[in-house]
Amino acid sequence: MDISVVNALTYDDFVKIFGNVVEKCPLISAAIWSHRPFKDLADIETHITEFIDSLPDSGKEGILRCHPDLAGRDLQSGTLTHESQEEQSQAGLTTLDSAEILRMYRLNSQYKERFGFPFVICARMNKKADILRQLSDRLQNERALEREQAIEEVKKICSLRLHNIVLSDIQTKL
Ligand code: 2AL
Repeated sequence: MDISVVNALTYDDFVKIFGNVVEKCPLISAAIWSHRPFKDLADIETHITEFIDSLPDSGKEGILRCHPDLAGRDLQSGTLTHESQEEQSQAGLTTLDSAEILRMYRLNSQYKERFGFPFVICARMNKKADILRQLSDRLQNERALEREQAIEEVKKICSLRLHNIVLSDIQTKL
């Protein structure tokens, strides 16, 4: 996909295609639309990163709260977004046994109790054992550090989703 194709998209089509590069946060795509024309994919990513970084802590936590739990209720009930379903599946979270599901559920609950937002990690870059280990480790963090770490994971997820869109045929998404 050429960047000129992206720059030629209508606002509605742009948000339709890029609206979920940050999970359930189409506002971010709507906001960066103001920066068209984009130089390249990296330019889009930079604008998204700058937008996220410019948010107050409450906005960053809002972004985190838009993420589904890993191996949580949405996965069990089939209500994940298409992107999240693929990511959780690649990390091996769709084939957990009942003991692993319970462990994940307990750690996710402790984490949310402590921080007030869900644990977020780039599932595509981690396998289930790493996810469980990092969930357990990051539970020990201070809130401010943890918020920043989680937001860095959101940026990684976003970057991979952007690349996926560019690799795929944009026409099939319209
Ligand atoms: C997710 C998700 O939906 N995809 C991903 O990579 N991580 N969720 C999460 N809570 O970390």
